[in-house]
Amino acid sequence: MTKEQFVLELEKIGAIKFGRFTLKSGLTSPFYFDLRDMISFPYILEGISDLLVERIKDMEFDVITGIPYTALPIASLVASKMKKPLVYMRKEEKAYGTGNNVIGKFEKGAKCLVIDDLITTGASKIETAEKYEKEGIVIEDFVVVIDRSSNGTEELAKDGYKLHSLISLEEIVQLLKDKDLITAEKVKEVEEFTSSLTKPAKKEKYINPLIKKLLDKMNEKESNLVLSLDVTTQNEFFAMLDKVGDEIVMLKTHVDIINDYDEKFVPKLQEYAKRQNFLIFEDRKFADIGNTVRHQFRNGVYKIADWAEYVTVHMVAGELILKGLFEGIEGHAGFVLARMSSKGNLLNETYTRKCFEAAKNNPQWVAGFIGHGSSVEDIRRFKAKFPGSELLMMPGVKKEAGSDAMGQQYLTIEDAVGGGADCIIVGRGILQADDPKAEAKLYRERAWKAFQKRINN
Ligand code: S5P
Repeated sequence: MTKEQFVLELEKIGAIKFGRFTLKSGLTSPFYFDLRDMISFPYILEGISDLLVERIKDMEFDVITGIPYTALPIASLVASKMKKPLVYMRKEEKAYGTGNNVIGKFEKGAKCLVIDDLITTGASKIETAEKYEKEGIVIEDFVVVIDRSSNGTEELAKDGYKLHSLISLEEIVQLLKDKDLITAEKVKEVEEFTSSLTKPAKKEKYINPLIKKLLDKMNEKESNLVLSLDVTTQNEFFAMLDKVGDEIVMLKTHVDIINDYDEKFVPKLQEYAKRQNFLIFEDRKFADIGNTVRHQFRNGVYKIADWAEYVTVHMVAGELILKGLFEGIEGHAGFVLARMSSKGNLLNETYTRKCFEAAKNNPQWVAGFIGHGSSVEDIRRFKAKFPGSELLMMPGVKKEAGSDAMGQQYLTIEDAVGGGADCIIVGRGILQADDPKAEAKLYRERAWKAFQKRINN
């Protein structure tokens, strides 16, 4: 089968569609390729695998993979024809950091060729490569059947990957035009759409005022230290603040663990915040439906919205939780828990990505993400996927890496900040020190130095 025959067969089975389609990126495209059904047409599958074999026969690699679902059956046929081993990644990946996500046999360091049906922006290819790299597989080359991107080659090259494609969008349009299978009007629409992709409109980057407020306070106080004041009496609480309040940019509370909470607590806290110049963040970890969290935030004993500008939010109930919390009240924003520091937590990469999407859709209500990571590199990659200018707030930080008996895992100050944490959240590292005041100063200085080093690099 020639490339031209392949395209005409795709057209016949309805895999090439013209109309109005909303892409993953939110853009409306005048065309759409859906190659999923191809597997039910043996002659097409056979044809495309032969074309792919021809394209890659001189390339060097140890194993082959295809990105599920569409490309996996194609890749298995190609692997079989080339007598190369096939591996593939679970689509429903296990929780973050548990490993063993690749099915099939391979040696650590094996070079893997990745086959996919399409490339649109390249973002998902880079994500795939990172997942394989975490499992000890080296990725350098991607082969796609159809390149419908405007700058996929350049995008992949930025991260050091090479793109090889069989057929370009232009070739398809030209062929369909030659065969009178597409109107001149459609051709024009496709051309307009692709050229609009190459020149993305420059948009002013939106920065949530609560992000700006925290950044300004950090610069003013030369501190990116958030104290997690997890004590259970007001005496301990304010005695600790007397010692360390001047060192911190923000105070994180768990107001519901204070045994003798009364109506004097909040005014006193506000007076400290003003005098010692820190912001207030209640780590309430809201997780319920919108209507319930609205009450939990604004009513009840603690009336959190009256005194905490920042709160933590789980995305497990869906992004409308943000509306429930913040709609109609000014001056508040959430830190979305995109990853947790505790061992065995159930937040996986798919969940994390959903958190990013939620933030992207609601930038007016999100100041940042709570996150953690297994290494500096891992944190860097995690942060690179933030959709906007959200801050990375990182708990599970101590002078030395380690863990506690109840699942908490600690990174060092330098690894946390070096990888991308904008603020470190420290509890017991300071609270349990012999001299909390001196310790808070030390944490502040080290974290601030690491922060300056990172942003000036
Ligand atoms: O993933 C998380 C998210 C949070 S907000 N892991 C965490 O440890 N936290 C909070 O950070 C936790 O509730 C606690 O208040 C603080 C860490 O305290 P430390 O004593 O372990 O430093």
